[in-house]
Amino acid sequence: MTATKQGILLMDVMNDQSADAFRVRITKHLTFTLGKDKPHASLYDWRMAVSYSVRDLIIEPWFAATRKTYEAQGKRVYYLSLEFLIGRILGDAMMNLGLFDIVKDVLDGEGISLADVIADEPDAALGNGGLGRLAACFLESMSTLACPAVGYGIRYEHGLFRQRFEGGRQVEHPEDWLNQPHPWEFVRPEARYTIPFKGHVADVDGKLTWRPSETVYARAYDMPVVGWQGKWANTLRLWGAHPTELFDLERFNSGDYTAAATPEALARTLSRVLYPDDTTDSGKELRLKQEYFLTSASLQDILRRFLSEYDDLELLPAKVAIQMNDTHPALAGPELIRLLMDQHGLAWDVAKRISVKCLNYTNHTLLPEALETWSTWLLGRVLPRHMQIIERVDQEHQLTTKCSAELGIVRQDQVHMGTLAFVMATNVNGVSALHTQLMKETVFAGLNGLYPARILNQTNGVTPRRWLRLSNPSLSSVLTDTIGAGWENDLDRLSELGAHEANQDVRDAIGAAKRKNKVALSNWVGAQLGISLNPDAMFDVQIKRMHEYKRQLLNVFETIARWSAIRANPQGNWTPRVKVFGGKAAPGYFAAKEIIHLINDVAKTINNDPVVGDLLKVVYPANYNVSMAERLIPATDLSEQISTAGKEASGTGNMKFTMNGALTIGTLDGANVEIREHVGAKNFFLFGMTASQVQERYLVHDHARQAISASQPLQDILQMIAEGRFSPEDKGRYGGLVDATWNHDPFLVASDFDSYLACQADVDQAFTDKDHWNTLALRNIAGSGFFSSDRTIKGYMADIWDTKSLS
Ligand code: NBG
Repeated sequence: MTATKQGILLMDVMNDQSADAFRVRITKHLTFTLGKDKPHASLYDWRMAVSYSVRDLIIEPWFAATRKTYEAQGKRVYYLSLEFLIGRILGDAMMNLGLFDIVKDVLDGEGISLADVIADEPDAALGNGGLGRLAACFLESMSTLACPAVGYGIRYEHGLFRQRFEGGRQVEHPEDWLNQPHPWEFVRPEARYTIPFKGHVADVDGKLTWRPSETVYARAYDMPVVGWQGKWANTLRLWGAHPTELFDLERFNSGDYTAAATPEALARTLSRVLYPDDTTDSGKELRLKQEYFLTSASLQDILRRFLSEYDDLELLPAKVAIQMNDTHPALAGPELIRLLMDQHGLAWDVAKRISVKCLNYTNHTLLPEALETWSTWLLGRVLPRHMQIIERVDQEHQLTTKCSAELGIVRQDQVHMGTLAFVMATNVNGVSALHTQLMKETVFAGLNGLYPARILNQTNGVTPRRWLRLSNPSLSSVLTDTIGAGWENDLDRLSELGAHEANQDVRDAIGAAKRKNKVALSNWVGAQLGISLNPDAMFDVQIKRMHEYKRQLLNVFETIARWSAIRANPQGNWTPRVKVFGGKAAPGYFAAKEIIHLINDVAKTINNDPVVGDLLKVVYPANYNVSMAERLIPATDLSEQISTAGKEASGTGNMKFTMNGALTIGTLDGANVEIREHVGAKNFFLFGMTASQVQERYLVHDHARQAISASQPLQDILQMIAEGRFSPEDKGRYGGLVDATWNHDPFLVASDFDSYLACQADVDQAFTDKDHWNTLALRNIAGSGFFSSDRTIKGYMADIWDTKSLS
């Protein structure tokens, strides 16, 4: 039998998607893969058996996609990202393959709960926030759209830390998602590359040759990422670091076990954690090495794949589109030049021209402190050959554009990675209309002048499969009942909901779906935190990374104002609210950690105050992650998107909430602007200064003091915090925070406070009429179709990558 015949036969067996076939498959995996019989199988065993069984059904589309890709000889997309916040996989894969009901039936028959099986999966926290989640949504959309692509990232053993609260403070613990075997990955020992570091560059017969003094191996671990209805699967290839030298047997035999294990431990450090604390020099070096590790391994792999099909490197840009997700993989420019010159013998000009044609860069932030720089000292020491290449790229950039030194890549002994990425890319994109405009006007104004038309916009999106269909089955049924099936991969169809606005049954059904989700969330909060919630209260949610510019502080201040107003008039006509917070602060970010502490202190005070009772509760579950977002978003009435205008590049949580029928209270920032346009200004609670008003406000040197002096509620709040009302055991705890608000307030919390307070009163008012609220929710859902990541990916394919769908 030929290999192909054998494959086809095998696939026929594997493709049987009946319940019976699935029962057999699960039993087989339980028995032969896990070595357990049913009476002794634990929840873990069941989860693994179910995962392997579902995974089996992805293999065929995965192989088929690879086959079609090779046959089509088209262009492939390579998405390089230091973060992929993929979350749990099993439920998502079952949903995309249409297997939910079958698996549930099979497990019911065995007395096993599918929900428990799904919840047993660790949440792969290989990312920090929106940037990493965007990469995960993009992979899923690329598979849904049959766009041939590979995502490249790092297989962090521990990912982002696990957050716990101790006495209200954030404490970081290591995440151990890989403690158990990971059923979705395939180890590829044969796909292994050597990654060099340090050493020096020698001139060998006129040819510059890097003689590295350290090396590690990058080993590939592949995960299939299946798209809607299982028609296509792309690969997420994560690199794990392994030592090039095994452990030192001589030292081991002489009894020095620690020294013997050192090379292995050092190598593995590279793929141990996301965001090593880089306040120390060794932390910085580790982070730089991680960035190079990802970039070099991926580019070596891309070239190997290309050369297995073609032999003319001039063809590379026609076959390869590389996306640099932020500046983290910006070494791709110099690395591709290096590989093409030093390993494949191309001349400088050719190597550089080809590299630029293959590369594109997405910028995700305008905050100056978030734009990466490396000292020439560190970069030159870790990557001496790249330092030379960067200097030459810089020279040519400055010479050909005749720009001033301020627009150079290397300035004041720092390598500016944003500038490097910009200069080495064909397209540079922002992630919302406002952000792209501000890129052109501010941070990249100079470069935009030198390279006009290089900057373009691709407003972010999110996958409706995970963020609506999977996480909100109640609303999904209402949608299918109302507008018919098929909206999941054609989200613009949600606009058809608009025609049903006058239908009381539809409005009621939307309200009922929301209430069901709120009841479920209340039960979870009760069980997890021992706080009892009233599901008829307004659920007001702010979940995102903890950062001053996102202004969780503004929200806490409003919470305190509300509490104090209720106390002053407990019989008043209050709209009951539950304030939910979620998010982690970077371990070294003191100000953000203080805000976490304050939220927890305020929560403790309010939740234990018998005077307010059900009128106000504050909930802050620890360790916010993708799974928690899936639980919270469908149960949200009000979405808080309250960043200082001009600071949030896009936001993607804002889109998920809108799709799930939450209303937004927000500033004109990031994608909020476009959300408001799509859902209609009347259906959006707008407050605060615009980006240009913010710029003007910064010119007022005592803006905070002026704003506070003009606002009695704000003065009262600051007074209460300063007096230790929320920290009676340590009255001075927030002295610094209050002082900073009066005197610095870098994100204009004080200047926007009154406007926010007034807007929140409008929100209260709107919520008192449930039917009206449901109408607003309906309009938000109907207007959210634009925010599918399918639309975003189509934009990248057309404007940036020039690739075609192979469906
Ligand atoms: C984040 C922005 C968000 C944006 C995501 C995805 C970084 C550096 N940037 O506003 O803060 O939605 O990227 O584009 O994490």
